[in-house]
Amino acid sequence: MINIKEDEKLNTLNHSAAHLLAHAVKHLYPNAKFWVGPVIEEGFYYDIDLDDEVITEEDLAKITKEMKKIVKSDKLIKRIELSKEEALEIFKDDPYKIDLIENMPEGKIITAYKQDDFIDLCRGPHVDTTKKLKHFKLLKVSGAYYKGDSKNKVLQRIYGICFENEEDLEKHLADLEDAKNRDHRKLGKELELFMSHELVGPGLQMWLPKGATVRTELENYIRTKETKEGYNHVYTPSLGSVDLYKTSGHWDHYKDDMFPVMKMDNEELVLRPMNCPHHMLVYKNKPHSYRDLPIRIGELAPDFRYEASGAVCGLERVRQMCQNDAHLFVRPDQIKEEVSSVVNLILSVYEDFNIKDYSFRLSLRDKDDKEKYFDDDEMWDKAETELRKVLTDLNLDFYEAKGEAAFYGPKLDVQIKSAIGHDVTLSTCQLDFLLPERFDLTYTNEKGEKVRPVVIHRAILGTFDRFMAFLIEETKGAFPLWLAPTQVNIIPVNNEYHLNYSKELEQLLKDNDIRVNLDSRDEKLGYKVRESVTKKIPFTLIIGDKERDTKTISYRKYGTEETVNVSKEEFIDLLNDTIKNKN
Ligand code: TSB
Ligand code: ZN
Repeated sequence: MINIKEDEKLNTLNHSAAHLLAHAVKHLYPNAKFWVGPVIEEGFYYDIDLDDEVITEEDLAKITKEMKKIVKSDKLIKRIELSKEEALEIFKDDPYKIDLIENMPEGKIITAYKQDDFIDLCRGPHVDTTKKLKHFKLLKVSGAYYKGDSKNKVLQRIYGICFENEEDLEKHLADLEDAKNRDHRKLGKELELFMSHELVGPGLQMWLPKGATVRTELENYIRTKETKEGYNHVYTPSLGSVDLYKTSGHWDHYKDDMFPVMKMDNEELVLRPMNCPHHMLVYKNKPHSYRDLPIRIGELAPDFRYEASGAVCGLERVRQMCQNDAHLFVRPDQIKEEVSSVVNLILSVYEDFNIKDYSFRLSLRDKDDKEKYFDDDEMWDKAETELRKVLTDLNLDFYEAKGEAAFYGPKLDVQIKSAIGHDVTLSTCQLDFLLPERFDLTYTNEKGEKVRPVVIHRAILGTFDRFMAFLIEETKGAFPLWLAPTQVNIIPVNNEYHLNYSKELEQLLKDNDIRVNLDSRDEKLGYKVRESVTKKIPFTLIIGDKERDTKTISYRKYGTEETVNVSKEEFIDLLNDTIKNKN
């Protein structure tokens, strides 16, 4: 979706539309006071103080009408330069504007924009007449605390959007509707993939049978793929002692993201937020020689993080997650090859899922944040320089972000955009010189000396939770055949005449490891076919006289209207090929 804020023309247009909104509100609510009206990625908003009055969705129609009137009357939009004193005089009845003016540097020229009887402080630029603001739409209204502080008064925030022409506006509104329909929380409910319950708590999702089926496929897929790449998988506990996390450094740098300590007799345990400490100890379980490296320890491991209740979001951001995790223990001379193999694994997985819209982010530390990051400039410079060099050598197109590293090292993150516009990390590959030190890890080099390995942390699917959220939004819930909870739905035209043959087909498909459903309910054929489509089942079989008499199958593929008649063998081959190729 287009980023309004970053598009110069649209930015100006939306900024002017925010003034138009305030102008109309002032006409309808003369006592209204205005705070700020910025342009955002999605359009514009204005925060308005109406005392006790609350604006409803219905009022938006009234405001829209008034805005249209101002547009039609073609008011010139004029820029005015003011001294601080003049500005304070003009806005003397508006405490919010006075607040803004008083916070402006002394001696600076203040600009305001005037259209007819309405004037507002603004840096600009703006369009030159209200006539150019014809193609706008008010989207919604919500409450917003003054200055974002929950101790302050609630203002009314009205959101809107403005385009140059009607087609662009219509297209954008259609895109917004599409995004709403793709939202994994909506689809997850409709397709019965996962659920939550207030008795369980925020950020704690339960995977329903259909969602669990998809997840099992994902788990098998990635485990098999990793095994082929030389990974060895382990199982380690979700609990660990506080001392384990003091050793790793999580206690000093990650405690705020962890659930509090469980005290039992004289023991102190925590739920783990990451699996690295356990895996460090797995490595340490026996001595290693330079010839054994790299050692790749993988685990599909549950982790727990105290995400703020306002930040949790469906399966995208949860408090209990399952990572597709691995830690690679490598010699310094193997860093490049191993990071490269991780990047290739990511690319290969993305190809299997047809993921195309993503960007690589090199996540670096914030030097000044001594609380979040382990304090060792030399180590950080080395790790960041090394990772940047590997990415450059790999010809990877990436951007850099300060303050996004892990506390133990820099990361290569793969960023995607969710349906509702969240920028989230899916895959990650991280370079770490710290944990080998903290756990005193060693291997014996060619000269027989004990030296430190380097650790690469990586998660390809990220977590199954976030990956599932992404997959639902990418596919709009119409999973490819290999992942679909129900792959084939059999509908007999008439139970009396076609049920026996349908049952025969059901057994045949089951024998071929196909997830099949036989819909033998006493419902109308049309109703059952429509439901099969609503559930986004890849193949719907309609079995009547012809199919029974010729021992064939007629199928309808999801997303197509045509019915195809084939032999049973051809159909099984089609399914097997499609599954194998992950089409
Ligand atoms: C890769 N120690 C490393 C690991 O070895 C680690 O934990 N990295 S992480 O903190 O970046 O998390 C790995 C992945 O988990 C992220 O890339 C992201 O895809 C996913 N993730 C992180 N937090 C959440 C969350 N709250 N809900 C769902 N998924 C999450
Ligand atoms: Zn890790």
